[in-house]
Formats: sequence, C-alpha cells, structure tokens
Amino acid sequence: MDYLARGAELRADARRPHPGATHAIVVGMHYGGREPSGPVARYARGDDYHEVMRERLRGFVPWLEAELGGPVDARPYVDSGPLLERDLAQRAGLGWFGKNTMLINPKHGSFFFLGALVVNVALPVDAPFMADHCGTCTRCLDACPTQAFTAPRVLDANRCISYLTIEHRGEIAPELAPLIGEWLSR
Ligand code: B12
Repeated sequence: MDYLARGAELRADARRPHPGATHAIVVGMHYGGREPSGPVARYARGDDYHEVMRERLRGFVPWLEAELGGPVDARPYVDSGPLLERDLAQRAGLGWFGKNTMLINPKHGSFFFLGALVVNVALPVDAPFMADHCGTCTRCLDACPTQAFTAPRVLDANRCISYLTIEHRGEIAPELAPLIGEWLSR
C-alpha cells in the first residue's frame, strides 16, 4: 500500500486534492450487511462499487445545481484520491469509528461504502458524530480470523485478509494461510 504514503500530504486537508473545494457531501451505500457471509466478501459480490458510486454521485450534481440555481464545480471521490473518507464521514455525522476501524452508523451498522462529492459551494454543515457506541464490546476484534487488530481501532494490514487477498503480491505467510481458510482459494 505504498500509494498511501504518496498521498499523505494531500490527505492532510480534504480541500487540497480539488482546488477551489470548500465543502463535501459525504454519502454511504449499503453492500448487503444482511446477506450471509461466505468465501467472497459481501462488498465484492456486486458491480465494482467505485464505478457505481461515482456514477451516482455524478448524477447528483444536476439536482444540486438546480437546487442552488447555478453551476457547481463538483468532483466525486470513492477510494479514488487522497481523501480520508472515514474521517470526512465522521465529521459529516455519518457514524463513529468502530474498534474494527470501520465507520459504524447507529441505524445501518458498518456494511456500507463511503463516497464524497467535493464541491465549491457553501452548504449547511452537519454536526460531527461524537458518540462512541462500542462500549466494552470486543466482538469484532475477537471475530477476526487472523487477529489483525493489535488494539481497538488499530489494524495491522499485514494480517488483514482483505489486504492479503487484494493488495498483497506473492505468497501468503504459512502461519496466516490456514487462518484465512477457504477465502484464499477464491
Ligand atoms: C487502504 C484501505 C484499506 C486497507 C487498510 C485498511 C485500514 N483499516 O487501515 C485494507 C486493504 C486492509 C482495507 C480493508 C477493508 N476496507 Co478499506 N480502505 C482503504 C482506503 C482506500 C484508505 C484508508 C486509509 O488507510 N487511509 C489513510 C489513513 C491515514 O486514514 P484512515 O485509516 O482513514 O484514518 C484516518 C481517519 O479516518 C481518522 N481515524 C481513523 N480511525 C480513527 C479512530 C479515532 C478514534 C479517531 C479520532 C480518528 C480515526 O484518523 C486517521 C488519520 O487521519 C479507504 C478509502 C479512503 N480513501 O479512505 C478504504 C475504506 C476505509 N475501506 C472500506 C472497506 C469497506 C473495507 C473492507 C470492509 C473491505 C473488505 N470487506 O474486505 C476491509 C475492512 C478491513 C478493516 N477492518 O479495516 C471502506 C470503509 C467503509 C466504512 N463503513 O467504514 C472505505 C472507506 C472504502 C469506501 N469508499 O467505502 N482497506
């Protein structure tokens, strides 16, 4: 994940990647939290979410322009740029950082993608989500097959099945492979 280091400076301020940007509209999109788990992660079962969400965010711009009565310079982000999407989403009031590092919404849980439409128009700003509803619960930490969390809200990506099956090149360490089980073969 060298790409993370490359964008570090731009990520420090969500306005920087898109010159002129002042506000962000942050959205979530469900990806089947109620579907059964299985060898293929729920998020990967449908069409590529980057495309789907970017297209939907683009489709939102004409509506916004009509509402505001003028052109809006808007750029959609779905994993596509140096933007801290979870951080923005927390600041936009969508949820809190769970112990598994996912943004959790009190009504919708954590099985949703995040996307942002960065715009150059002043909009009313929602209050950030300040509560932490995790309490003493550690179910997500305990459930991780490879024990990838070194502490609550700290993920060792080198042990994360998602990292190992998407980003990692080469052989998977022999001590991790059995823990990944059938997910390795898909
Ligand atoms: C790299 C990456 C990964 C890596 C590393 C993930 C990690 N947790 O470090 C890997 C490949 C392992 C991965 C896996 C997954 N990912 Co991912 N990933 C990303 C990506 C592209 C960048 C995240 C990143 O590292 N940014 C750089 C660091 C510095 O930022 P950060 O981790 O967000 O943390 C900053 C802030 O959010 C904040 N912050 C974070 N935690 C906390 C906690 C507290 C208390 C506070 C105050 C602040 C704070 O401070 C940090 C520094 O500024 C984002 C998209 C994006 N552009 O944000 C998706 C993203 C985070 N992933 C997402 C998803 C869905 C997943 C998976 C569920 C996919 C899957 N089923 O396999 C798994 C979940 C694994 C897990 N438990 O985290 C979603 C999360 C949606 C949500 N509801 O939270 C995102 C937002 C993509 C999207 N557009 O929807 N992912």
